[in-house]
Amino acid sequence: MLDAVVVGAGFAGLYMVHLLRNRLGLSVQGIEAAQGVGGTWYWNRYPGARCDIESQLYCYSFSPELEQEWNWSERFPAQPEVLDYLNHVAERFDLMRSFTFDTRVVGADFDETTDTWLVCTDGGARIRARFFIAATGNLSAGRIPDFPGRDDFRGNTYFTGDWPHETVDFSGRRVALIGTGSTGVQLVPHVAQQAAALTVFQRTPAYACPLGNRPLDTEAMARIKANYPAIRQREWDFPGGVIFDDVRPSALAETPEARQHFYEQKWRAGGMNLWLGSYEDILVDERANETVAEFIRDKIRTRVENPDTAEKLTPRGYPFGAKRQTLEDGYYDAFNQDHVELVDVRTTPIECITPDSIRTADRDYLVDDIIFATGFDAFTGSLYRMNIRGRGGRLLSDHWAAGPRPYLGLNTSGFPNLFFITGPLSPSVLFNMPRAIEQHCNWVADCIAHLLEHDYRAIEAEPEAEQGWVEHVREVADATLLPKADSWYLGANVPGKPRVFMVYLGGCANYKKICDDVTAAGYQGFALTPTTSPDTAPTPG
Ligand code: NA7
Repeated sequence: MLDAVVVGAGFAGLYMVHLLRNRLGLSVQGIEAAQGVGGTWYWNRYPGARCDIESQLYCYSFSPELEQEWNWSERFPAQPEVLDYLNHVAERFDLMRSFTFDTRVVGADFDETTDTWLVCTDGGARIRARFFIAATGNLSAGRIPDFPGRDDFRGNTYFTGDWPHETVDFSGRRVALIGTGSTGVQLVPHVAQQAAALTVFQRTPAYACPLGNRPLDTEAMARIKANYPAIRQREWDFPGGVIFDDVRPSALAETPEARQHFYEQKWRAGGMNLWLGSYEDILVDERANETVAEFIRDKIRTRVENPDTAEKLTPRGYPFGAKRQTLEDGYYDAFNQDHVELVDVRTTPIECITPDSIRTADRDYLVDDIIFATGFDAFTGSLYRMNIRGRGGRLLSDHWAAGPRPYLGLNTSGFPNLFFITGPLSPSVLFNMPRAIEQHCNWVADCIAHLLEHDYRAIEAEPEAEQGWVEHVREVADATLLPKADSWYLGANVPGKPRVFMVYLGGCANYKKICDDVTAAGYQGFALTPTTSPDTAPTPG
């Protein structure tokens, strides 16, 4: 029997295996569906795929040596560079040998007689382990909507979250692209450059802001390296762990002129500056939000030459930032080219896909290729497809039928010794992911070390603590504008999914403190089962 099974070889799985095997000396088996490490960065290799958090933030902080030896080449790293980085990390910490690749977990059952997990893979392996850790990522279960006739299409189809490894050449082809979230917005200029015709099918226009990418030269990288300790400290001063200069409290407290000037400055600064680094009240006050929303709408009108297209691209009816901020580099300019067309599927919905076209309410668009940039079954999709069963054989998806409910996002009642890394109801995607991952993995490793040291065989969230956390997450979210858009944060992009805000918005430092306080109070809200008396009921932590 193993100490732990870790599923996933992205940022989370790699670091989790490193901690458990290299630091705690435990026996660990990593399982990964892809043929290599990388997680999100393995699968999302579409042209233009790029991280939109600054490279010096979007990396591990646990090893000062790693920080010093790795050089980032751009402010925002492109997918191949992030993947290289993760391969480097895997080799540097000798992690590859702990993983089985090209293998999916198809079942995980908690055995109440032994307090162990039996993990089954599509390769037929059955692995028994004390701890089962889902480092499966928040955006790894891809979702292509069930358009009628989709399978009848005779041309090529692509899903951005499972992009081919070989180069795809769109030269001379008529391409359809469905979806204008972060992915579609990144992809459009690249496909437009090659394709003979590009038709973009948009459901909700994005509030896309300039990315502001630039190369990092040797001097810039040297400055970053010299400052890493200060950068790491400062990250915790910002709710999302991303550093900004000059964040102001209220858009409404300033004159329209001062506000316009400030927005302009933030627009030019690029990245998430307008979203998370301008005025604090734009994400809690609708009137404040409208000031920045209108600023962005103006920018779109200036960038896009055709007034009809500009109007279609202009977002309305939901607050700026309530959906994940999209960052662009040439997106709006692409629509100034004659061979790029925009179809608003809210006014002319896609009715079906025929063997050679996409049919909307008013016409057929003849195409050779279709790209689906239609997003993910976020947070829970990757967990549910593992068929996790806890006490009494209860499926995780049944326990969470009304929405996910893990205590602190880390563990859920009835599923002892199962940990989620950046699971639902934790800060996850609204906290710089590598830092969110490190914080969770550190907490889980400390917890496992504590259980082993003090002879506990199981840990499990108490139902009351779980319920309290569900309510707290909801209250915090409801005090903001974020639940006011149909976003994947809420599960709104998946028909039938319960509408629950799945991200904890209390800020990363607060959240870390809550987790640390729980630990300091002897794992308050968790029940711990002593090893010595197997028949003893769990004791409150
Ligand atoms: P997103 O942000 O979920 O975007 C998916 C896009 O696909 C979005 O524009 C959707 O419109 C659109 N979509 C989804 N279903 C349909 C249907 N049925 N018809 C038309 N259009 C549809 O996923 P991304 O991959 O772009 O980004 C995911 C995250 O990766 C991103 O936020 C970053 O964190 C990195 P909708 O907005 O739902 O109306």
